[in-house]
Amino acid sequence: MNLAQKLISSHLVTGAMKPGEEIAISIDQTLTQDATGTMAYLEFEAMGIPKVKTKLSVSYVDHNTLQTGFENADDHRFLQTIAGKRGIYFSKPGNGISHQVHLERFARPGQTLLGSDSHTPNAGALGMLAIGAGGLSVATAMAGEAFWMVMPRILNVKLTGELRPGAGAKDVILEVLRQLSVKGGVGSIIEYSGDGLKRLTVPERATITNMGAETGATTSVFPSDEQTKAFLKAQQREADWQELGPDPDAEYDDVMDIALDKIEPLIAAPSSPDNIRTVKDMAGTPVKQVCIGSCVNSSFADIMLAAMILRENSVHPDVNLAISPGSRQVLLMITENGALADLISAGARVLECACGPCIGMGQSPPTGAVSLRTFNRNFPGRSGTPDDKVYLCSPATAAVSAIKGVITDPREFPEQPAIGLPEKFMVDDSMIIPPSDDPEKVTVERGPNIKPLPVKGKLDRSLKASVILKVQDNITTDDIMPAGARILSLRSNIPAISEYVFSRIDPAFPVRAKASASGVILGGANYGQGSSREHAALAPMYLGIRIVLAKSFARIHRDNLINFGILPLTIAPEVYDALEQDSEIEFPYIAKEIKELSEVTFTDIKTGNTYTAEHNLTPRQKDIILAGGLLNHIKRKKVESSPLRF
Ligand code: MIC
Ligand code: SF4
Repeated sequence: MNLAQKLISSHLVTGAMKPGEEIAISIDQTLTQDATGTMAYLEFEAMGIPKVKTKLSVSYVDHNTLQTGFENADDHRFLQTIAGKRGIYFSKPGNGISHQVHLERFARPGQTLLGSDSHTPNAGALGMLAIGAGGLSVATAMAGEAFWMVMPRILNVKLTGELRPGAGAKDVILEVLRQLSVKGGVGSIIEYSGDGLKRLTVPERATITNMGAETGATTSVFPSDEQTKAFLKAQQREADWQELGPDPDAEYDDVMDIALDKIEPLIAAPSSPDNIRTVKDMAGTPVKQVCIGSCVNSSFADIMLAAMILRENSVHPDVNLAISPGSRQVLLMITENGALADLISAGARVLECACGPCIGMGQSPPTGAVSLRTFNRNFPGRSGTPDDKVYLCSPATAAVSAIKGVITDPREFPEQPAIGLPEKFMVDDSMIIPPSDDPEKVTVERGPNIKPLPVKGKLDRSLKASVILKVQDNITTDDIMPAGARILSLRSNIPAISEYVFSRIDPAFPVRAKASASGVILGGANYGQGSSREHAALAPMYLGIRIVLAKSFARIHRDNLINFGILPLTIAPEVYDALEQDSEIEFPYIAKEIKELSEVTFTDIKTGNTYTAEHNLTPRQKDIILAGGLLNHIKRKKVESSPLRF
């Protein structure tokens, strides 16, 4: 077996490990972050389980730490108190980005992790099966239920040789993205192997597994080897180590070879993570902003590398440089060794240990200006500036360019600093609050921003609906449900946040959707790529969207649609072309066809043309759609004597 198969088979509850078949796996650990966590815990609460049934569950606060109004502060209180009551560890705001802190303190080789954030695969760097999912799927895992997914194909990426000076782990994953695009990993787990692994440290591996999410892959994983042991030892967690890797004769569904010594500094140009160029080609482009941080590049080594490049240099007068260390551990260590002073002297602005600019929480770039970021996503407008020009690159490229004021190849910098793993990380878990010993005494605090979860009824036998919006390929969940300071504070309030659905593409969408009794969204290929935010399904559901017709779907978003009772239907390109915004369509036998067939038929009322669309639902997903969503389905299961109290 390969490593992915070993991790799956040791957690397999239902199904056979054949690509394309539905399987269920048991979940050892869960993580949530504040922007998806409030809903996840409201959903968990609705299941009536007193205490989580996982080995470990952690609730992080990292996305919205601005507290520009009471809403955000209320969310933090809710998250801390419900964590205390339900057996969950709580990582306080300021302690760091969920993925960075989880890697440092909790991730364990051989275990499974389900997180309500699409970059959960970051922990795959430690030899664990770490998957991103919607909040409701994570809530269900906390209730002790298995996680369902389609058995992925296993893609083996063989890394050979050694990175040359100036090239880093970020350039490796940008090369993978160049080859796979933002769709190429859909339905796959990427498993890394090869002699190139020997010199790749765990934080470097995490950069690679983190941004594997941008290929659409279910997750990415590295073996647990001597590098893993060294990292865990330096984190004072050597006891968590076990050796894990593929069998010598392991087979894979697909193979890709990457020679590390051929990798040169790369950059993702606006506005997609797969729009890859060489830094050399883009060199000379004037830059107004540089941001170093986000869960993909904010480790101790990443920030140290930037500090060493900036030491005795100055940030260019035209550039604003913002640095967000990934965790308090990183911040403490660069404070102690003086690197923070180097950054400050060079002219860097030091931000909190949080997602910050990556999710549009401040630092929106000026109009028309190039912003160079070490982040993982540059979807249009995500920075908060409409028509932004965000480029994604390594910390080395970012730091050198901040000095020069133009995009600069890091190999032009005279010295190429090499930062290895420190022998010992500074460990201080005082901002991680363990669950209460006396949960009865904990009162869950709910401010006025925390509104109950909306639910919908079961699927009608037939359905008349109108196409509320027609959109292109690669629509992201940032397009559907934007983030940023104003909107993110409404993540616990579905009626209020639903007013912003598609607001960047078509601000009248919510009004039209509400006016029509049943709405359809018409999408292109890879609909719903990017984030795991279930708000991109929940808020449209609240507005009356019943169906999404698209050429194809991104995995997490499709699951979220099903979880909230919105039917994802796949259509052929000709059908996409034939339908328009405002088309009125009728599905005469929708419930029966879902139950009995793999396709549904519908008619365009104006033209009288009839079409088919594939639903490809598994038997379990059929039940969920017919029930009107996962919560209704769980409720029904309870009636049929499931142990869940709901
Ligand atoms: C993102 O990077 O897009 C986010 C914000 O972390 C999301 C989660 C969210 O929308 O809350 C993700 O990646 O899943
Ligand atoms: Fe936070 Fe950005 Fe990472 Fe998402 S991608 S978890 S917003 S740092």
